[in-house]
Amino acid sequence: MKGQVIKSTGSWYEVKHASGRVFRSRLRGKFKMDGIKINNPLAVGDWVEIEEEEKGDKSAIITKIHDRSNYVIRKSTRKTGFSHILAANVDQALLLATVTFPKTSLGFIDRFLVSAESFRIPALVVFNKKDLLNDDGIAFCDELIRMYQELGYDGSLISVQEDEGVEGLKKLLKDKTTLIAGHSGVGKSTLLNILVPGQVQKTGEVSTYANKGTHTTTFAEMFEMDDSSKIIDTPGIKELGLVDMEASEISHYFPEMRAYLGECKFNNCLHTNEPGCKVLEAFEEGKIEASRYHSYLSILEDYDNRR
Ligand SMILES: Nc1nc2c(ncn2[C@@H]2O[C@H](COP(=O)(O)OP(=O)(O)OP(=O)(O)O)[C@@H](O)[C@H]2O)c(=O)[nH]1
Ligand SMILES: [Mg+2]
Ligand SMILES: [Zn+2]
Repeated sequence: MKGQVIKSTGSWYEVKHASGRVFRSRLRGKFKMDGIKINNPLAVGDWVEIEEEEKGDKSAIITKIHDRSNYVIRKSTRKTGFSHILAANVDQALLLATVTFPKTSLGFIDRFLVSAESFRIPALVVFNKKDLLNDDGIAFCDELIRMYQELGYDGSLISVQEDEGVEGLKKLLKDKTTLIAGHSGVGKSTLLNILVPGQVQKTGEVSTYANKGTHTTTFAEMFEMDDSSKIIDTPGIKELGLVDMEASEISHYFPEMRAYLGECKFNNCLHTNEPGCKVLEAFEEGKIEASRYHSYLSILEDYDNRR
């Protein structure tokens, strides 16, 4: 029987069969992935084959993992050098951000977008908590949304609390599997409670102290907005990972830099201070936004430090 993993707790997986039945399942045998060290062979979103253990007790053995169209990983917090698959077979990744309570930095947003690019998954940036913003704050968000839209990332400014913009967001999620990520406290669970019929997600108060939310979500889980629209909630994760790459490839994940790649004087140009660099030239001419270029430099620097 074929089913999809809708929840993973590490050793147990909830697998949903087309009939709607959910099986508590475990893996038989060892499963490995080529090329990367992985903590978990199976993740939410994976399609698997299962065998019922005993008729009627809703437990099953997973005998096969079907090929993935894509997957999202992050670095393991437990074992260095290892990665953790966050989700598989996703159509798009949505970053829920807030400019206040808590503040999502542009660097964080850009890292998320670079990760999504590296996994070849379309990304959206949605700003929540509009109700907390004054006119300047709203104008600031609108400016960011415009900037990201020009780069190919759709987005909007919403208030889940005031039910503003949520209908429009639903249209972006329709008929897709969307991974939702964002800092703790931005309102992911609050949003899910509105999008998913019958859901009651625990939501946490954002403590005003340091504007840091407390973690109330622990495992990635898939929810159904309707039969064909699925949402994957991720634990209060900090960052997505990146696929393995060379430093010179980072610029490939900045859509606004792509046009200039291959035009620089040196073909191993990292676009930092090399003579004849077309990316730097474009930045100086204002064709590349300063915040984006600085995010690029910061990602490059981290990358260098890790080597
Ligand atoms: N003012 C305002 N508060 C909101 C809005 N949406 C959510 N909140 C509040 O923000 C706090 C955090 O929301 P959660 O939904 O728990 O945040 P989360 O992203 O799920 O956080 P983690 O589970 O820790 O990752 C809660 O107190 C919500 O009531 C909004 O649009 N406006
Ligand atoms: Mg939550
Ligand atoms: Zn260059």
